[in-house]
Amino acid sequence: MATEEQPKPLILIVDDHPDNIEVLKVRLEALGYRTITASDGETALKLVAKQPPDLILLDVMMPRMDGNEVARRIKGDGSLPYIPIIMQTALDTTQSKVTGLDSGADDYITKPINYPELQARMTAALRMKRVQDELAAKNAELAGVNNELAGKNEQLAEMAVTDALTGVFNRRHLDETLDYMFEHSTRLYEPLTLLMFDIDHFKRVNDTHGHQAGDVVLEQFAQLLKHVARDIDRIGRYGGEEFMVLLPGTVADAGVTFANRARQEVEAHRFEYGDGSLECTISVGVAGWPNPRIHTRQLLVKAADDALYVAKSTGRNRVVRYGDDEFNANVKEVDDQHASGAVVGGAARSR
Ligand code: GH3
Ligand code: MG
Ligand code: MG
Repeated sequence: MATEEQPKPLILIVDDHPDNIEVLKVRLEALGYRTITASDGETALKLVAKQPPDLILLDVMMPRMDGNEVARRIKGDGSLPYIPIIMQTALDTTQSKVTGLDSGADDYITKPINYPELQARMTAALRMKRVQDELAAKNAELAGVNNELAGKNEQLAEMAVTDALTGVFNRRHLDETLDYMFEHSTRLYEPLTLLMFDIDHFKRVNDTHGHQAGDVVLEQFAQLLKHVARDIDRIGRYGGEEFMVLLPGTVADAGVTFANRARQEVEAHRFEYGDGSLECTISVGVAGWPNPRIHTRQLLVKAADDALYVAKSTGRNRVVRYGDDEFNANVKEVDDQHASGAVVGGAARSR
């Protein structure tokens, strides 16, 4: 019921007899309701679309479009809020009530109208409307919270697989991806090539230009790799200044081509940072499956790593492929240096 604080409920009166409308209008306004009126179904639907009322008093017997049809259309319109409909009819028969309730009416009142009864039914219907509106508001709020949570979850999932500095995959996710790709390749007998990249003399970059410049190089290098890679390739930061790239469906020869393209791009790039710029080079080890000596993903990683080691020991800014002549000619020497504890090119490799 209307109170001072809440706006007075707006009631739409629909009846094809002007006299009936007039009587209801006067009565309802005296009870503190606001009213709008329509003398046919189509006008009623237009009014509802323009300004949904809080309740509709709907005459059943009207020419052209009867009350049941009006109720059906309003209740079937998903864009409308819940609007209680009280049918007013002279037909006090069970069948007409069933038809009306089927079409979506919430309640009934028979003509001639008993006003205390109408008021009681309207109060109950308006109470139901308040409950429904509150529910709708709560649902909308929950939907908003759910959306926000879904967004947060997506963000968290992304963070869990990403290296914070460079935006490429982190080591853990690289390992998982390699696990999956190696399994897939060996099962379907599809080639897979793994590249291990290491920035040359990166310690000097830090020492000469500062750690922040070093960070910039790492970020830009990751972008260069992304630029060279295809969508299905996977790039990740394996550790400090080492990056791994997985090329599914790619034989080692094509992997060497990829590595050289990346190597040339890095060589030609000026890495700009806060106060200046610098140049640097990279070394790359390439290993591909199938290969008679590689039957686990760990061996694939080790093969690329050994090839990288040869690339470092034979001068840096180079690409070396596991198992080719150059690798075989140099790997023995490298192994010997390993065994004697000698370091290659002044940089002890951490693994
Ligand atoms: P090599 O050519 O033999 O690879 O020499 P290197 O100096 O690149 O290799 P080394 O492994 O001796 O040094 C790697 C350096 O990378 C040491 C470390 O401080 C630096 N580094 C590792 N992670 C980061 C990082 O996140 N940011 C920066 N700025 N430097 C890093
Ligand atoms: Mg390095
Ligand atoms: Mg290193």
